[in-house]
Amino acid sequence: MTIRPIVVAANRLPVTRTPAGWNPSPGGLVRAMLPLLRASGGTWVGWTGIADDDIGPFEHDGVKLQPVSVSAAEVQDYYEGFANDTLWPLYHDALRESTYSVRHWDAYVAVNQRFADHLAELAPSDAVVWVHDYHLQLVPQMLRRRRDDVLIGFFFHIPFPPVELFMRLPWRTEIAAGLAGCDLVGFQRSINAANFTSVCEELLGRTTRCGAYPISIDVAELEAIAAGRDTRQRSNRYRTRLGEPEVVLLGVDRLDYTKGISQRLRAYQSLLDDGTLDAERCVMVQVATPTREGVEHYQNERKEIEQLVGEINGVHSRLGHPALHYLYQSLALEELVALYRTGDVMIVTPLRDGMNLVAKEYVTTRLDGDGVLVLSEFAGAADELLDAVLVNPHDPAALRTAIVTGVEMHRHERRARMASLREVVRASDVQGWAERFLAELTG
Ligand code: GDG
Repeated sequence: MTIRPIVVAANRLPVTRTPAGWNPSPGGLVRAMLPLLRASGGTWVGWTGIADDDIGPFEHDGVKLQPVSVSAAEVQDYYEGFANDTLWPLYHDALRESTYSVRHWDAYVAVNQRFADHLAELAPSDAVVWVHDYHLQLVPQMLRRRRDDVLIGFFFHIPFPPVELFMRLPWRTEIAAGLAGCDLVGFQRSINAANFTSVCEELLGRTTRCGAYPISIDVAELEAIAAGRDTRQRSNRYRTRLGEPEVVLLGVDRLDYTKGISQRLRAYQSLLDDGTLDAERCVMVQVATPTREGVEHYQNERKEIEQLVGEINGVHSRLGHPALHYLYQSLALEELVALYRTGDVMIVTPLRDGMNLVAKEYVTTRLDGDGVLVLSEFAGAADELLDAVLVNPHDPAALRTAIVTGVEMHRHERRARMASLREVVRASDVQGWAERFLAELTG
């Protein structure tokens, strides 16, 4: 393992401001990285998530944090604009039209330069700088220009598109060159690494070292929450409140058009409409966590989903028994884990997803060894979770079939598949992921 100091750069700092002070943000990435930073005397560089928040460096739980300020205009142009309305749709199979705006690009360059300047000034000599995700693709080259002594690694949490799509980007050469400043670029799937190599060959005439490092979750933490008495009791209460149905179908996603929520709801609707599923016997819960509400594609997606929820419940609910429970809310992790334990068929059907941690969380928390995972082939997790019911979510008939397969699967098959899925996730948790990437970068 590396003994060089580690510096992480990500759009967001690993803490969130609350009235009571700074709290660590949820998520396996934070939990995996903080001990490594603490042990190596490293720093995390990122935005606090609050516009015009101009505060100096501080320490949290033994880790140094360096805030990067982002103005209100930059939140619109760099974050909502270039990151989430240009790059996000383009890198997810162009599922929505990207905007291409010079103003957004200029803000993206300025914020990336600010990150690179902070890194150049604070990285100890011979540090390992690990840059995360699509918000910061120009940072490696900008940092390399100022610091020749540091090792620079980059990890993409989202897919990297095929060259045909990437070529649409008016700033494609600048972005490829930005990433080429790295010593190693990591992706979720090997197809993403192959796409990146084609882009580098096409635009730069040379390649950059890269590979697949599929991310995972904090298995020990999730298993501990799932094993808690509180969680079991909570899960039993949920089942009672849902009316003790025979089958609980479950979806948990950020409300994002990449997650295929409306396609999934339409499949459920058609199964109820033609009587294949009976709302007296099954119920669906869909959690859709609010996200990027300032971006128009998200506002439209929310309207479409809520229209469908109304149609489904209008036709198929009985008094006191909705056919579909829709929560446009962010739940506490304990509530989420209890829901995973309540869901008999977990439906994870993104149209495109870098990895999808919900799929891994679901199987990890199924300590009872039961439950069915229906999983999109278009999620990175499909490379590993081969015993899920794999489905092409672009195909409405296939989606219907996959859901019915999940509902009707016999107990012995459910348990055999779940045992194998749990084994796969247990064998590679998020700590192992970070260690593998850093070992390759420093080795
Ligand atoms: C990006 C890539 C890649 C969701 N709702 C609630 C909640 N969550 C948590 C889940 C899970 C996380 O958020 C979502 O992770 P995903 O992987 O499913 O998706 P993205 O947010 O799109 O993440 C993705 C990931 O980065 C990591 O590299 O896998 O492909 O798109 O952990 O549990 N957590 C709580 N309440 C909620 O309501 N507490």
